Amino acid sequence: MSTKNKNLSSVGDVPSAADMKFGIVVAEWNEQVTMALLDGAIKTLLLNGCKEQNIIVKHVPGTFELTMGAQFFAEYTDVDAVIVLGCVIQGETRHFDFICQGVTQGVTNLMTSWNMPIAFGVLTTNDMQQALDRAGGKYGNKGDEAAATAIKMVALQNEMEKEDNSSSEKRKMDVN
Ligand code: DLZ
Repeated sequence: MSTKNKNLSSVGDVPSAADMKFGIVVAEWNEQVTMALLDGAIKTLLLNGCKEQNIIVKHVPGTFELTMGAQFFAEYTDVDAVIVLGCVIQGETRHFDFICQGVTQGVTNLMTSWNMPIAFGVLTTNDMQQALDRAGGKYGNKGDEAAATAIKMVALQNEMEKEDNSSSEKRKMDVN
């Protein structure tokens, strides 16, 4: 899987975010990159109709803390979805692997246990140039992609909640 054949800012058709509320958690590590991701995410939310007052931004020290930041949003706010933004750059030690594994697993567990979409706007690159290329550079902006994903997932959840047939006789019979 590579972003080289895909511009991260080409997000296709995105539903209206006019009635949606989002939390964004941004890592302070590699700030030059993560602030560019934040600019992209906010721009995409606004472009698709989200109201400025319905975007709440919080900062955490590093990508490893993104899961906890998202958990705070789930626990203490009424947002429809969270967008986590971070940038992990490969160093000489195995720290990279542990941070990437921790945040990926953490966010996946969190969204399924809270039934709340969390968009994964985390760059995991070999060097700073690869990160800049994906934070508003030649491959677009991962923040745009994450914001569009968050909107699409909230729209899907709203749609499926409206159609909710989970308590129908058929489902009960299938499950049992
Ligand atoms: C410690 C660390 C290192 C080495 N590299 C990064 C990085 O490339 N990107 C990032 O977001 N955070 C890094 N961190 C910090 C960890 O995410 C975390 O904040 C600390 O280990 C403290 O829990």
